This record gives sequence, structure tokens and C-alpha cells, in this order.
Amino acid sequence: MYRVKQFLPALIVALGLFASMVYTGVSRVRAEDVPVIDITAKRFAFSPDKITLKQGQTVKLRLHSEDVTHGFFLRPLKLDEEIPAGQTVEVTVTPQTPGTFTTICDHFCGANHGNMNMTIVVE
Ligand SMILES: [Cu+2]
Repeated sequence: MYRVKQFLPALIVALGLFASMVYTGVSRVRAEDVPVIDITAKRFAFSPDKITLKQGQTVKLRLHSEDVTHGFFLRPLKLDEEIPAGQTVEVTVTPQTPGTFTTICDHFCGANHGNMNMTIVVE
């Protein structure tokens, strides 16, 4: 009995580690398995201007600004990114609702800013 008590804390830690490893393996998509979609922002358009995602499939969006700071906003997909001038930001998204959505640039970037958008289709 004495020995069991002595090793109990170590046993609990080991079980916890094991459980967290299993949990991580089940719930997370491994980073290298996530498809990457490159999107370029440049006054006053996104390129490509339309992408299609699969419901429930995680993708990484790599957003790059070729000129000034742009926004990337789409409430239904909980996307609200700022793409700083000349920089690249990454955001992971797992769309849950099928539909056709319009992502807008919500960071004023010039005269034609209001027309800067792209379509994300979730099927
Ligand atoms: Cu813009």
C-alpha cells in the first residue's frame, strides 16, 4: 500500500499526459494536413476573387497585402483580419454553414475601397 501511495502522483501525471496526447490527436488536425489557400489583397481587389471551401474542412488562409493595409472581414465565418501593408497573415478557418458569402475589405484603403470584396462559397 505504501508503494502505491508513493507512486500515485507520478501515475496521475502519466495518465494526464497520456490523456492529453490522445485528446490532441483526436481533436486537432495536424498542421501539415491543412490545405493552404493564398489570397492577395491589392487596391481594390482580392485575388482570387472567389474560393470554394468544404463544410467542416479546416483550411489555412494566407493573406498577403501587396500595397497598403487591407481588412478581411466575414462575420459568418468569424473572419476579422487586418492585413498590414506588404505583410502576410495566416488565419485558420473551419466553415460550418454552407452558403455563398461576401468577404469585404473593412480597412479604408483608398477611393474604390467600398468595392473591394471576394466571394467565399462553402459547400
Ligand atoms: Cu482594401
